[in-house]
Amino acid sequence: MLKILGRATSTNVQKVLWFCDEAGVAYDHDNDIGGAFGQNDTPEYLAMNPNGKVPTVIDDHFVMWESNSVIRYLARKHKSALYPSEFEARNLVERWMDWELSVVAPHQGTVLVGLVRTKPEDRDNAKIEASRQAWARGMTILDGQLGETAYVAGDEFTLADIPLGPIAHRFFSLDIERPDLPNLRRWYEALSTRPAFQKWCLIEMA
Ligand SMILES: N[C@@H](CCC(=O)N[C@@H](CS)C(=O)NCC(=O)O)C(=O)O
Repeated sequence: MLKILGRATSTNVQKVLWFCDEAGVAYDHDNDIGGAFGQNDTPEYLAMNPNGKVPTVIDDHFVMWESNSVIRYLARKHKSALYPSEFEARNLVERWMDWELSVVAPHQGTVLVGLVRTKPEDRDNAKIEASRQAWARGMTILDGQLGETAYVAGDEFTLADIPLGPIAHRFFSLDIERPDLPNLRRWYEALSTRPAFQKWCLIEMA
């Protein structure tokens, strides 16, 4: 059976768990790896994933890391309709997944670590504020897209929504200044009706 290694408080682990539940893929989940649990710096773990990050996902003999790449693999393997095969539709899905990792994930990470995992006296407030602004600019771009389409890559829920959903949850849950983004809010509320998103992503940040 598929093995998913990594604490469920990580948005990158959440993506894999959420996708598997949406697509009906069975898995074993070892939550006690990463963050306060540690275990991701052992020689055994680093032999599987030299980054020492979560998630690591094992499909029989095949070891994977990079969460977006993992969910694309699983979607193809299980012939999920969430990953369209038509060229242009697939490009839109992949574009937003790449955009999530390259444009918004690093900034949301800086804000989360700064505000949730760092004592007030140890915070680099200028760095947190610069990332908050960059993150808000990214979410404003996404709000523009969601003013055109119901979901991120079109009018249907697809794989493109999965990496961005947990990031939107943090954006709306952290005590930060935010621009008014009604399309983003409407989409986030639509995601919040999905049981697998509720289970894995609408959780307290840690
Ligand atoms: N691009 C990687 C990023 C993985 C990553 O940075 N994971 C973080 C958690 S979100 C991590 O492992 N942090 C160290 C830890 O949890 O101990 C992916 O998408 O899988």
